[in-house]
Amino acid sequence: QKIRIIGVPMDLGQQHRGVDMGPVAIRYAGLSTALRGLGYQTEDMGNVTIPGHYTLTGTSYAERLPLICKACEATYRLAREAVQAATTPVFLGGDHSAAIGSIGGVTHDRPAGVIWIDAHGDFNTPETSETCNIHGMALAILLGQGPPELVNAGRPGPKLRGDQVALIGVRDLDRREKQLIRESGCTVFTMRDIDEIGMSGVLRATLQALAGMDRLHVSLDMDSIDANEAPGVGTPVPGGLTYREAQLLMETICDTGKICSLDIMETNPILDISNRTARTAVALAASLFGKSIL
Ligand code: DIR
Ligand code: MN
Ligand code: MN
Ligand code: MN
Repeated sequence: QKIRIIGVPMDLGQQHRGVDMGPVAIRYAGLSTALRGLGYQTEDMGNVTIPGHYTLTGTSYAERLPLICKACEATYRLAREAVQAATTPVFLGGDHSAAIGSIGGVTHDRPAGVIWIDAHGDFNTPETSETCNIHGMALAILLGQGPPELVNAGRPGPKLRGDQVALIGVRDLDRREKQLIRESGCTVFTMRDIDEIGMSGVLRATLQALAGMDRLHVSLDMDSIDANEAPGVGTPVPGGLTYREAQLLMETICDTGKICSLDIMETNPILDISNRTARTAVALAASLFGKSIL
């Protein structure tokens, strides 16, 4: 089996500098080596070209929208080609707005269930957002809500239905985002659910909710993980997944044998401590692709 690595150094979906260096940080932390050690062939396609923050004249949403659109369309094409070439694409972000392209592209020919692992819901629209940051709208856009240019990126219309999506690790939703997410039909497991029924219980329910899907895409926002293990993210929220909870999550999803693709998003080495976040990301990717303890 071949894994195709695709860097998406997107930094336009939020305001922090440095998340464009996420792909290089994760490569440096040894992603390819770890995957080859598990018996995969790896192929690194380099990075999608993104016009960086430094090209912007200001912070406006209107200026960013067409640039993000173009970058997501380029990511979409690479995602689609990776699936057509019978490889498993791994997208290295970059901020989470890149998932509009990656998930759009991997679902071009066939649907996939999506496990969205995030402290946030990423379910804002321009009307509900308190920041106007598009990384906080990515999932809503994939379900067809928000700016039409992005909803229609790659191919016209929504890329996912609510019943194809499970969120895990949620602990910070904006006031009006809550309403949208409740109406979305997505299955949502908050940190409270993990506290109450444990990660194994949450995973049983997640896999049950997505049982009808024969392919699964994992979209991992590194801010889902507790800052002890993943300090290098733009919007840390206290009380995240422990290292073992995150590992169990990956190991259990691996056991389904349905993984078709992975996003590793929001790693920001500028805000990090000794590249710890990227090293955590590599350890989690290894577990998703079959590394087991015994
Ligand atoms: C916030 C933060 N809900 C927003 N979202 C983040 O800007 O919409 N998502 N950081 O990853
Ligand atoms: Mn996110
Ligand atoms: Mn997040
Ligand atoms: Mn984000």
